[in-house]
Amino acid sequence: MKTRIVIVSSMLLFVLMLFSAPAFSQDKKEATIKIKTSAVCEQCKDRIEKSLAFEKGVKKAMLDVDTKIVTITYNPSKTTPDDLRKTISKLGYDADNVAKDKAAYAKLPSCCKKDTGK
Ligand SMILES: [Cu+2]
Repeated sequence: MKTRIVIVSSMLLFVLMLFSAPAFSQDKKEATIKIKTSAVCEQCKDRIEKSLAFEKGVKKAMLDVDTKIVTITYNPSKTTPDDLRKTISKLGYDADNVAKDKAAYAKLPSCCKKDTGK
């Protein structure tokens, strides 16, 4: 009788662990970061947001053209802030301390280059 209780309770514990494990890791599957970019206009916003949206691990990307800050919601187990900054840099924009890729910047439409003469 006692062994039966032990078996049942350990089964219960196992089931509990099964259910709580995904719920627990869910917390770590989402992080938010704000990255300062050198975006200029709505076109830049579109370009950066779309390309980030296709980046693995990215759930949401929203760029504020006024502040030039892009807010990204991402899965930290699939991507890192550094990878995200590199993605933005490869589009031709500065991302925090990561300088823009010059070749990509050269290909940007002229409207997206003003104000970034630094
Ligand atoms: Cu632009």
